[in-house]
Amino acid sequence: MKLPIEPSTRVLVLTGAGVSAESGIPTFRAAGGLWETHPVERVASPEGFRADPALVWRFYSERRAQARTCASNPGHHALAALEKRLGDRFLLVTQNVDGLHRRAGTERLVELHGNLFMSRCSRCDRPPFDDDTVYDAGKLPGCARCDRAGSFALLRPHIVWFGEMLDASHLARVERFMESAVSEGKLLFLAVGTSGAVMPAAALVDLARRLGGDTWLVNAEPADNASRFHHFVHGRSGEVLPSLVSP
Ligand code: BV8
Repeated sequence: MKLPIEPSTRVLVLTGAGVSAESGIPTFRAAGGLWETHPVERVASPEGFRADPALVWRFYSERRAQARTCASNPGHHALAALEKRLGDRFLLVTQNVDGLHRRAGTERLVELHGNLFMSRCSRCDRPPFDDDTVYDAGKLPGCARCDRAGSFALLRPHIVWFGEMLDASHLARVERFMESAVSEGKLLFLAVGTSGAVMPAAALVDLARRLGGDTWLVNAEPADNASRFHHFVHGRSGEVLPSLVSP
């Protein structure tokens, strides 16, 4: 089976942990997934960070150490090849924070939930910066700029935690792409490897349908929001994507 991509088709792809799972990165909600051993409210929320920043830094340092050993997989490469073929008729919005799409060569990319390999100051307005440091357990990294100004402020992972707003410019870029797609041609919305459990990413399919787009879901199991898609392709992303998106 192939996606129906015509010369006027614009493709918006939404990826979730099921794409990275093919690279060996644990998903969130599967049995034995990340949230099973690390309750989300304790390690992926501002409250959790305030209550126990050392636990949160240990959680993200563990994920940095793990993600660094993983390579992109055929699913990532298939999407990077689709971008090469479509150019500005392609946009990939990911919920994943592991940086594997970028490593696979994807450039037209929106990292909706942040990036594991970036940190920022929890207080000053220093821009987020590349940081792949795996901090020792109990180590609490401080902001160098605040330190120079004579006060200690914790660094935090550049991740969107639960209860935090997403970067409005990211959502605006995705909506602009969808709206221009329908005004200039046809929109095809493809979601891959996501349970559809997290808002506002999970609502993108509804916007795509409201705009008249054709919506596809590729997932290893029926996801929470599978019924909201016109087409459901049951399978593993690394196996399905290469043929699904091929010319
Ligand atoms: C916000 C960073 C304003 C952390 C993440 C409306 C209704 C209800 C709730 C809300 C709402 N609006 C806001 C909320 C609250 C909340 C939310 O959605 N809660 C849900 C859980 C009820 N949303 C927020 O807080 C967002 N902020 O909206 O601000 C606001 C705030 C409060 C109240 C109102 C408004 C911020 C959300 C961002 C949270 N941060 N990540 C980190 O990564 O450490 S989300 C986290 O979940 C990850 O980013 C992850 O990507 C994301 C989604 O999970 P999935 O990627 O889908 O992964 P999952 O494991 O769930 O599923 C994997 C799927 O793959 C499965 O279906 C599986 O079958 C499949 N699969 C597995 N292997 C394969 C495969 N498929 C194919 N091939 C395979 N090999």
